[in-house]
Formats: sequence, C-alpha cells, structure tokens
Amino acid sequence: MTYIHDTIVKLQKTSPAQAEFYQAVEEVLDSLQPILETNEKYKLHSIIERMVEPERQIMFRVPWVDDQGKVQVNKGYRIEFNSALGPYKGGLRFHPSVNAGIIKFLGFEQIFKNALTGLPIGGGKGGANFDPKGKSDGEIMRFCQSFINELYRHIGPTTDVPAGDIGVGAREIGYMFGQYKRLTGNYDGVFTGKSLLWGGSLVRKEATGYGCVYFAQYMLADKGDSLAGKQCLVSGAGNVAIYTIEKLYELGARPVTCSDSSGTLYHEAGIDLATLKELKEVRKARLSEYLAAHPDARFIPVTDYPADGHAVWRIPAQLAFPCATQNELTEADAQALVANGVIAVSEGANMPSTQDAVEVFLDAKICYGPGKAANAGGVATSQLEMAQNASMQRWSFEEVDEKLKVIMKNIYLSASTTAAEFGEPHNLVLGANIAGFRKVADAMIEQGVV
Ligand code: NDP
Ligand code: 2IT
Repeated sequence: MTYIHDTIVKLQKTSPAQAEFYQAVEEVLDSLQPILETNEKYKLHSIIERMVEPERQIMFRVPWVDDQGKVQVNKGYRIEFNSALGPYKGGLRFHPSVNAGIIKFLGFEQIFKNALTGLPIGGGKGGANFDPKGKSDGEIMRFCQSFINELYRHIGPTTDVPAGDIGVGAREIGYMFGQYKRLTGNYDGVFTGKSLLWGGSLVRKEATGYGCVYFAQYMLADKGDSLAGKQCLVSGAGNVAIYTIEKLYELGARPVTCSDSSGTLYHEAGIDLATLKELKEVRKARLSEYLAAHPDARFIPVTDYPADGHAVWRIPAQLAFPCATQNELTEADAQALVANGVIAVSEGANMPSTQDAVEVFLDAKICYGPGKAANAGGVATSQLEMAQNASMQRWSFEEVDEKLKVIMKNIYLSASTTAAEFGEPHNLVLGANIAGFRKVADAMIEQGVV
C-alpha cells in the first residue's frame, strides 16, 4: 500500500534512525488497511499523519553524582504521544539501550493498548539511557531525583501519569514520587506502581504477568482448551516474567524456562518461583546463581545461543510467553516454536516478536496475542490505582483481580470480534490494532484539529 510506504519514508526523513518506531508504525498501518480503505473520514481528517506525530516530546539532561564523586550525565525522555482518550499514561524505562526511537515505539504502542483497555487513558512513555545494573541504592536515588527535577513540571494526576517499565519498579517510583512531592508540595496520584504503604494498588505489581496469562486462558478457551498441564516457555526474569510464572502455576501449567541478558535457565521440573523471586526481587542477582539451589537445572549462556535467535524458544513446549524486551523472538525462533508444536503465544513484553516472527505465527494460525492486547493488564491496573487514589478508596486484592480478569476478557473479545468483522478471525494483530485505532481516531475527530 502506498500510504504505508509514504508514511514510513516521511518518518525516516523527519525522524531519522528510529528503526523500532518505524517497525511499530508499519505493523499498525498494515492492519488498518481495510478500515482506511472504507472510511474516508480518517483520510479527510489526516488522522494517520497526526497519530504518528507525538503531541509533545520532552528531552532533557539528567546530571547526577556517583559514589566516587564523579558527575555522570544521562539523557532523559518523556514522550506525550496522544491525549484523545485521557491523560498521557505509560511507564518509564531505565536501560542503556533507551533512545528517542525506543521511547517513541513504546509510546506509539501505548496509545492503542490504552484504548483497548476501555479506560480513559491516553498514551505516553519515558525513560533514560541510565543503566541501573551495579548501581548503589544512593546512586539510584540521586539519579531518580535528578530525573524528576526536570520531569516534575510536565506531569500531574490529570495530565501525565508515569509508572514503571524495564529497570523501574516500586523503589524507583518511591524516589521519584518523593522528589515530586518535595518540589510541588502535592500528595497526589501522579505515579502508579507505588508502594502499598502509601497509595499503591493491590495487584498492580502482579497485573502485567497475571493479565498476560488470563489473555492466554481466553484464547485457549475459545478453542475449547485450557492451560492445565501445559509446558510453558517464559523469557525474562523481571516483574512481568515472575508474575507470569506465578499465575501459570496457579492455573495448573508448568513454566520450565526464564531468561535474563546473560542467558536462559531451563528447569524441566518447573522453575522454582521462590528461588527466582529471592534471586531477582531480593538479591538482584544473575540468573545463573539459580543452579546453586537447583543443580538439576541447566543454564545456557548467551554465548551459546543460535546465531539466528534465542535458546529459550528452541525448547519444545505448548505455550510461549515472551516477557523480556523488544525483538527478542526472531523468525527462526518462531519457526522452531511452531515446528515444536506451540499452540499459543501471549506477549508480556512490548513488541517482543520481530515482524517476520509475527507472520510465522499468523500463517500457522496458532493463537497469537500481541503485546498491546496481552500485556495491557499492567496499565489497566494502573488506571485502577488512579481511580482509587482519586476517590480516596482502597480496594481488596480480590476486587482488583476480578476487575483485571474482566478487562482482559473484554480486550480479548474486542480484538477477536473486530478480527472476525474484518474476515480474519484468527488475526488478533489486525483485531487489536483496528479496535484500538477506532476509539482513538473517532475521539480525535470529535475533538477537532488539535
Ligand atoms: P524488568 O526490568 O523487571 O525485567 C526485564 C527483564 O528482561 C530482565 O530479566 C532483563 O534482564 C530482561 N531484559 C531487558 N532488556 C533486555 C535486553 N536488551 N536483552 C536481554 N534481556 C533483557 O522489566 P519488566 O518485567 O517490567 O518488563 C519486561 C517487558 O514487559 C518489557 O518489554 C516492558 O516494556 C514490558 N511491559 C512491562 C509492564 C510492567 O507493568 N512492568 C507492562 C507492560 C509491558 P537483565 O536484568 O539481565 O537486563
Ligand atoms: O508498557 C506498559 O504498558 C507499562 N510499562 C505499564 C504502564 C503503566 O502506566 O502502568
């Protein structure tokens, strides 16, 4: 389609060197073909041209002093992408790979993901090219304070509400909230993913992983199948991976892998969740240390990975949950999964499968839940945290978990009925993109040229 080509060429010119952003845009535009062809109004209002351009991009210097007294400098970002449906909402990522293109792809995905939740939240994302690995608690605190010294003036409980992502959890949210409060004097719901001691919501920590498993459950139920007894591959060993593994056990499945940037852990007896939590949540240690407690497990270092992909996806299993990072599942990985009989893939991470890998899943007609649908439970529960903060209420674990299940079910139904409406019932990429797009685009038209 020429408009896809033209849009990408224009982005390459006006926003150079943002490969992940072009990838995310291309996937969405590709899905939108059937609706753009039949609806002149989107063209008339230049919806695509407006949607791919963030409403606002904030880029700033983050200077801080390390434990040796040396001044360090990082790049900070907040991209306020689209506020048609509500205040900008989306996480902050602290990882050395962060750049404007990464934050833009994440912010773009967030627009459609947030729309799919059915909740009143717009799309945004931020972060820094800061590497939290090996940093002391004091260094983390000083970095977070410096980051907020600039960001505080751009955020607020009804304007832009950040949360966590890679490298940002409750500890970092605590330091950032503390500095925001000091600078503004406001005690409000400007962040989500807060500690349970001071305004956080029950289930927020678990929500992305739990939601991703609920999504798999709904995809399988539609085929008359369930999670019970299924062998599962999980990648990543952070927040999303840990609570994916926890929920898989609760629903009778057997997760046998997890991974971090140093390698893949394969434990045929099933990953021991208590050991994993102790390693990653308490000690912040490397995954290979798991072997000390479980010598029957195997650790495959990244140096032993196949040249065309990742060891984790080469292990035979029925279900796969990519929960680490973007483009961590290649075309060859997807082919290996399908050849080994995988029946469902539910993405906890954002854009973990390359475009070619997605094609392999769609061609094989397996159940494939794209990230913007399958991992939306995290941001949805963030909005439940905002609702509790705004109404000064506190809901029980069961209440929030019940709402999360209903939201995930509705996301699944919205993606699957939209896919069926456009004649490709198995294609949840198409269904999720069109369903999310329609809500945002129609709101943009009603709000005029802004
Ligand atoms: P964490 O920081 O808690 O964990 C990230 C995990 O992924 C770690 O095991 C990390 O390994 C691994 N990882 C990260 N980057 C790379 C990389 N470049 N190469 C190899 N491994 C890597 O983050 P989360 O669990 O919160 O996030 C995981 C994914 O889920 C991300 O794609 C995020 O955008 C997405 N997501 C998160 C949500 C949330 O609520 N937190 C909501 C929706 C999506 P190591 O420690 O060695 O770096
Ligand atoms: O990618 C995501 O949806 C997140 N990191 C969570 C965002 C949020 O605001 O909870």
